[in-house]
Amino acid sequence: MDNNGDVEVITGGYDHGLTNSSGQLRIWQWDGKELLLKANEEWRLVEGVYGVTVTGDPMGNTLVENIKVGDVDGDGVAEILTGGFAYDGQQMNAQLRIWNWDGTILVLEESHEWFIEDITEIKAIALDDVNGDGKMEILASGGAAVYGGFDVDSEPEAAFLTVWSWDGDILRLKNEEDWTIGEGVFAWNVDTGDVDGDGKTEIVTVGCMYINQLCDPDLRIWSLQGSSDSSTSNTFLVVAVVGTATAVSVVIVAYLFVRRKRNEVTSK
Ligand SMILES: [Ca+2]
Ligand SMILES: [Ca+2]
Ligand SMILES: [Ca+2]
Ligand SMILES: [Ca+2]
Repeated sequence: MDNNGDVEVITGGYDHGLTNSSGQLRIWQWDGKELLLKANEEWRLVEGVYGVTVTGDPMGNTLVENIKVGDVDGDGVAEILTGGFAYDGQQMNAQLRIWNWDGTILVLEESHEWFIEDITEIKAIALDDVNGDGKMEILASGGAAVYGGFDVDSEPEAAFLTVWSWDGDILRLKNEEDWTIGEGVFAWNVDTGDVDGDGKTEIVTVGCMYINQLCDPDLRIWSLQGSSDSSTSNTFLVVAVVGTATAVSVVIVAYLFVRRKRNEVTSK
């Protein structure tokens, strides 16, 4: 992180119990004998409250679910990206944060929260140039759900995949896709790679879809086509109100839905 020749260890998660959790980001160094804590940040949006899961159990106040490190603004210095959720007193917001570390001080460059439903959370982050413009994008996957979401006739959980750019000043939502299937779906992980060997980078999401409260895999492969046009980007200020279908040039190039042999079990 600080280009001093020693590799840092970076951890994210939460501190305190779930009814009072704070997001936590820590930077460590290992000197061969012990782990030295170099930096520690803990945060909440609102103190003294916590959000609940679809079943009403404590979910937490603020929590980091994934971390990635990369130079997302191209200035030659790596940023730390954290993704997770933060409760604002009413909704559980997805939270995406961009940090810098100069070897001494952790600096929060950007914190962006948004919600789609009562509960919106980032499960995973990936960093790559997914639109071929030579700049790295920030990808965040996760899902959204309503309180009491396991009740019959309630709105099913929906997965999301978002693609962002960061130029050091403005976080822009470049693309967003939301989907649901079965009785609900969450995108637990996202990563990138040229999986079909055509020289262009694909995005792969994988997660759970539910039928009869069982988790079946939901694997999707995405590609971005012709999205390097900056006129299609949206500033982060309008993220919460921009619909999912606008300005989205994400297409599913392959969609694989694998079902376990659950039917054989449940139909007996
Ligand atoms: Ca270092
Ligand atoms: Ca940078
Ligand atoms: Ca790019
Ligand atoms: Ca490819």
